[in-house]
Amino acid sequence: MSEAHRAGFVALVGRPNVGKSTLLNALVGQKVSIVTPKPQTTRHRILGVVTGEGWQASFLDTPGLHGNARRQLNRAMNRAALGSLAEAHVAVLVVDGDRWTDEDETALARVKDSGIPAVLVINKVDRVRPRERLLPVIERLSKLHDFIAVVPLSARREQNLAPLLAAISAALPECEAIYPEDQVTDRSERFLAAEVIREKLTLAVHEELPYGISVEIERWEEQEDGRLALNAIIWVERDGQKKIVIGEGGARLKSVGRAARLELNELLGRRVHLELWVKVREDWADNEAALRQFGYDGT
Ligand SMILES: Nc1nc2c(ncn2[C@@H]2O[C@H](COP(=O)(O)OP(=O)(O)OP(=O)(O)O)[C@@H](O)[C@H]2O)c(=O)[nH]1
Ligand SMILES: [Mg+2]
Repeated sequence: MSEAHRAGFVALVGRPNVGKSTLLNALVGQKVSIVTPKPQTTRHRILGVVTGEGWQASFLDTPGLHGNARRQLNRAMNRAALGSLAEAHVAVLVVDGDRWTDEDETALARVKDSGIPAVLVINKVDRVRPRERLLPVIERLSKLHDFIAVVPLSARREQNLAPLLAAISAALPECEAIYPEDQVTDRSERFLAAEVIREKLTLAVHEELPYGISVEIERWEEQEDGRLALNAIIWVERDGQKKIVIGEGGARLKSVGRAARLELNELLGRRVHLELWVKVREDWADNEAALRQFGYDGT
């Protein structure tokens, strides 16, 4: 008799910047969620489906759980993370093997509260030097909760992902596949395009601009010659930020546009013509109507 098929939802949770989105992309085998070196990159719940022999895991990437969430945007982000945990059959708590903080403590508490089986991923082990330092870390973190598995890995180098998938698939409920085998996400190409632009912009502005950027696709038009014409608005919160985004003589905006276009050509499989506009909407990250317009509804 063959074993029953298993399927369900798996929430990837943890504090900002531990590598949840990098891990999601590595597991899915393609980019579904953007990655930057800055904390609080992911702002939504993002689905990434992995289908194996006899099982299907629907991963939910989530915004990093963070304290001091005073702005409406930050509250919506934390809500999205907690909502995903409430929906999931299995939790994956992602931590950085190099650093444990109060926000890790909070994320751990939320995983415990959820009461669902949890796997601990100790990520970025490529950075733990010398290697012997890793064993005591694993030992210490393993005691924090009754985890069903503890998996040290490197999401960036795609190392040691198989034991993670084995532990998760065994913990999923007996269920038929939820998504067709060829579906990897539930987010639209339009959403992905906006996210890729936000990623390139975040990479380009470094520390100069805090988190107040949002990208909205205003025009999406398939051209007769097979090209895709996109207009995107980059929303910032102040006039001064507009100058930073545009850069000297428009140089920064131009290079962001170029980087985004090259990646979108690949991801969308057609040639993209991209126009970027920068507009100010004062304090949009505290404005309920703007948050709704930009799609930050806590999911
Ligand atoms: N050295 C190393 N860096 C990693 C690894 N995984 C992720 N990173 C880096 O860590 C940074 C944050 O990665 P993300 O995947 O955006 O982290 P996240 O947890 O999704 O962050 P938020 O969306 O802000 O919550 C990026 O610079 C990644 O390249 C890893 O295995 N090793
Ligand atoms: Mg992320």
